[in-house]
Amino acid sequence: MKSKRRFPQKGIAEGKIMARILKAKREDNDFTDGTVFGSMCTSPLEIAKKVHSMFLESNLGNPGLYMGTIELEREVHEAVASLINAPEGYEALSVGGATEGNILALWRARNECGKNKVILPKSAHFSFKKACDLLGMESVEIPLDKDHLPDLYIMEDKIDDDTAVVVGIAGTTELGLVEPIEEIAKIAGDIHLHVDAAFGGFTIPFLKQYETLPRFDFNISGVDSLVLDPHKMGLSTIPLGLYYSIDEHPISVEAPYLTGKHQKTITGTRMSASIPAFWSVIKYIGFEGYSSIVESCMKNTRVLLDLGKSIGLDPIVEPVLNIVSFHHQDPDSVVKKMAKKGWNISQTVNPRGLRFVIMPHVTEGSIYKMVPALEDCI
Ligand code: 0PR
Repeated sequence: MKSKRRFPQKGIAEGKIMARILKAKREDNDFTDGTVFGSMCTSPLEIAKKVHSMFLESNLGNPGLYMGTIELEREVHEAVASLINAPEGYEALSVGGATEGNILALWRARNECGKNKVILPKSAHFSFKKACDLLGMESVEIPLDKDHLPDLYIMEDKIDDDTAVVVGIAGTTELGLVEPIEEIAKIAGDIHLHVDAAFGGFTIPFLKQYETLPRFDFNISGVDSLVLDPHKMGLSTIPLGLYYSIDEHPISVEAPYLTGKHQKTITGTRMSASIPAFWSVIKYIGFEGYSSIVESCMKNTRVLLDLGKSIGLDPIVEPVLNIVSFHHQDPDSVVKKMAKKGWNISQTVNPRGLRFVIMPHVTEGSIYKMVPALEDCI
C-alpha cells in the first residue's frame, strides 16, 4: 500500500503559508468579541504579547545562557512572594501551569515523607488525578458539605499515618470558592499542606474585601506549598504557573552538561518567554491596575448573577470570586445549544449546573447580549 506522505517535500511561498495560518487564526477564539464565558484564561495584556514575542529563544532549562531572563524571573518570584506572604527562605519555580505545580507538590511531599495518601477535596481540579496516577499515590476524596466546602469532620477522620499531603483550594474550578485553608492547616498539623490557588492567587489579594475573605496563603502557618497561575487572572501569556514552597527542596536531578547543573521542574527545556511577559504586566499595571480589573470582573459577575436570577436561574452559591454557576439538570444540552448560537459557556458536575467565568474580556455589554440567548436555551 502506498504510504501517505504528509510531511512536506518541498517548501512553499510564505504568502501561501500565511493564508492558511490566518484562516486557522480566524477559526480560533480570540476573546475580543466577549463570547467566551467558559475560560479561565483571557487575552494577555498587549505589553505581555509584545514582550513574549521578544524572548522566544529563551530556555530556562539551561539558565546560564539567558542571564537576562533569569534576572527577570528572580524579580517576578520576589514580587509574587510578597503578594502571597512567602516566608524568608522560600523556594519558587516557574512551571507550565498549575497542573505541573500540583504534580510537583505531590511528588515532593511523597518523597519527603515516603508516604502515599493524598487528602483531596471533591472540588479539586482533575490535575490531581493525573498527579496521583503518575506518582502511584492514592487519593482519598473528601465530600463537600451543604456550602460546597470540604467536610472538615470527614477530612480530620480520613487523615492517618499514611497521609503524605493534604490539599486545599483557593478559587475552586467550578464555583470559585475559597476553602477554609486556615482550618484545614489546623487539621493537617505537621502533614504537608498544599494550596491550589491557580485561579484565586491573582484574584483574592486584589479584592476590596480581601480582609474579610478567608486567608489562603503563607500567612497561615502550616501552608507548605502553593501554586498560582499568571496565565489565568495574572493576565499574562500561556504558559506560566508559579510554584512556591516554604523552603528549598532537595529533590532535583543532575543536569551535568547544562549551565544550571540541576533541574527541579518536571519539564527540561521549558517555556521562558512568559516570564519577561509577566514581569512587564506586573510593572505596567501594578497592584492598583490588578485591583481595578478584578473589581470590574466582580461587578460584571454580580450583573450576570442578577440577570441569571431574573430569567429563573438559581445560583449554586453566592459568588466569592468571578465565577457564577447556576443549578441546571441538563447542562450538557444547554452548553451545546449555546455553542450553536455562538456562545461558549461551560458546566459544573458537582452539582450539575451552568458555569460562567467572568474574565476581563467579558464585558457588561456581552453579558446583556448573552443572557437572552441563554433564556432561549435553558
Ligand atoms: N487548579 C485549578 C483550581 C484550576 O482551575 C486549573 C485549571 C488547574 C489547577 C490546572 O491549571 P492548568 O490547566 O493551567 O495547568 N482550570 C481550567 C479548567 O480546567 C483551565 C482552563 C483554562 C480551561 C482555559 C479552559 C480554558 O479555556 O477548567
